[in-house]
Amino acid sequence: MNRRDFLKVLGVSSLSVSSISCVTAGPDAKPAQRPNILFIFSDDHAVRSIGTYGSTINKTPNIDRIADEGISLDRCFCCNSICAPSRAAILTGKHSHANGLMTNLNTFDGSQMTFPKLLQKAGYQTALVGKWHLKTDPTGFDYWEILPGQGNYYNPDFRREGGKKRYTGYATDVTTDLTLDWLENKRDTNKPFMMMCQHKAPHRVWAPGPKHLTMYDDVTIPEPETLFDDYANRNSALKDNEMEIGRHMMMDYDLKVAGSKVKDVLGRAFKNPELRRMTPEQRADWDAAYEPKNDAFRKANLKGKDLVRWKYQRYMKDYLRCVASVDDNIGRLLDYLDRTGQADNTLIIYSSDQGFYLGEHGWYDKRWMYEESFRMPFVARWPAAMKPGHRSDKLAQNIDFGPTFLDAAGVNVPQEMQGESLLPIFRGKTPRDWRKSLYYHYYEKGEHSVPRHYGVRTDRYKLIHYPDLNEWELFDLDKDPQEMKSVYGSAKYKKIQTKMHAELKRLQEQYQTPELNT
Ligand code: SGN
Ligand code: CA
Repeated sequence: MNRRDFLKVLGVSSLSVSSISCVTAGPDAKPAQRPNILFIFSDDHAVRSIGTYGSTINKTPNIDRIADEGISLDRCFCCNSICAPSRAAILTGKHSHANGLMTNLNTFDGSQMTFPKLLQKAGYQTALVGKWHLKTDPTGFDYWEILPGQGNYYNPDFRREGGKKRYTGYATDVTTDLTLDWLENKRDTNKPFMMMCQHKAPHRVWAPGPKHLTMYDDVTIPEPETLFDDYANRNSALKDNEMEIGRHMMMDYDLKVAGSKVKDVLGRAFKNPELRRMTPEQRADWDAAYEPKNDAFRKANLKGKDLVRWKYQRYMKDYLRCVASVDDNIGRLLDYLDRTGQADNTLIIYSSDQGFYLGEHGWYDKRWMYEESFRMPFVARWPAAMKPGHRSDKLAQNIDFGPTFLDAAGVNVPQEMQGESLLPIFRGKTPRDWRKSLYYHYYEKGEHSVPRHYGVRTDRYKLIHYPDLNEWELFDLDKDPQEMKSVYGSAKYKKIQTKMHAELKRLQEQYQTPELNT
C-alpha cells in the first residue's frame, strides 16, 4: 500500500498532512491566498549543464538562484526518457501505460484527467506557452499558444485556437515574451495563475540565438571520460546505437558546417532547417559567427578521434549557447515576479522533460535508463512556504509533479494519480515511508536504435531488462556511477540481484504494468 492509499484508509487526505502552515490553502481559501504556479520547462536539458548540479562546463545563474532560494532535487527521474511521454506523465501524474502515451508516435487523449484541468476547476487561471508535442489540442487551459510539433528556433510559428502566427525572433525569447504578455496583460488578476512556459531549447538542432552565437568561442569544453566508450560488458545492442557524436551527427544539419555534403554513417547529409527560416540580418550574423570557424575546420582536415573531438566541441558549444538563452529568459521571469511583488507566493519550478547525453558514452540524445538521460533537473522556490537552500536526494519522479502542484493549490490529489506530492520533501519533512525505488519503461522502437527496456532504480542499484534481447543489466551506482560494467549474474551480487527482481515485480504489481502480461 502506498502512502496515499494508507492515508485514504485512515480517512485523511494527503493535503492534511502536507499543507503548508503559512498558506491558508484549501477549498474555501480566498483565491489570492493560494500560490501562483509558474512551471518553466525545457526540452532535453541535462543536469550536467546546470550550475547547481555541479556543472564544470557552463554557468546558469538564474536556475541556480531558484535553487539557492528554494530546493534542488538531486534524484529526480523521468518514467520514460522521451519528450511526449514525459509531458503526458507530468500532466496526468501517471506512468506511460496508464495515460496511454507510450511513445512520441502516440496521440495524447486530452479528454482524460490532468492537473491543469483540476486546477482550472478549482478556480485557477491556467495557461500554456511553447512546446507541447502531444498532437491533440491542449485541454484544461484558459489560454494556450504552442509550437507545432517540435517547433523551430528561428522566427517560430505558434498555433492557438483558431489560428497560426509566425513571430520574428528567437524561440526562447518569443516563448518568454508570450508568457510575460499573458501574465502582465491578459490574465484575470483576481485568480491565482498556473502558467506552463515550455521551451524548445536546448533540443536538437541546437541552434543558438543571435545573442549567444560566439559564446564559448575561446574555451575548450572538457570531454567526458566515456567519450570513446567501447560498449563492452553491457547489453549487446549498445554497439548498434545510432546516436554517436562521431558517427551519427550530420555536418550541416547538426554541426553547422553549412553546405557540407559529407554523409554520416547512415548515408544522411541533411541541411540545417533553421537557416532557411532566418531573416537576411539573422543569417548575416549567423554566417559571421560560423564561417570563419568552418573555414579553419575545413583547412584542418581532421580525421579519426580528432574529428570526433572537434564535433564534440561544436555540439557542446551550441548546446550550451541554447542553455544560456534559457537561463537568461528565466531571469526575465524572476525579475517580473520581483517587480510585481508576486515572488513570495509563487511556486516557481524549473525542469526539463528528460536528461540528455553530453558526450557520455560518445552520445547525444536520450531514451536509455542510464543516469544521464534518466535524470531530470528539478529546482523549485516558494518563499512563503519553503526555506531557502535545501537539497534533497530522495527519489522523485515526473509523475509527482501534478500531485505536487495540486497539493500546493489545496486541491485533493485524485486516487488515480500514481505520483506523490513532493511538498513534504520541499519542507524537509520526508515521510518515513517515502518510496525506496522507481519504475521506468521505454517503449519506442524508432530513431537512434535504442532497444525497448524497463527496470527499477533504488538509491544504489539499477536493474534493467531488454525483452527483445532477452538480456538483463545490473549496476552498482556507488561503485560504477558511469554504468560501464553490468554485474548481472555475478556471484558477488547474487543477493542484490534477487532483491532487485523482487522490487521490480512489486512495482509492476503496484502500477499494473504491461510487461506483467508479456
Ligand atoms: C527528433 C530528433 C531526434 C530526437 C527526437 C525525439 N531528430 O526526431 O534526435 O530523438 O526528436 O526528441 S531531429 O532530426 O528532428 O532533430 S523529443 O525531445 O521530441 O523526444
Ligand atoms: Ca525532450
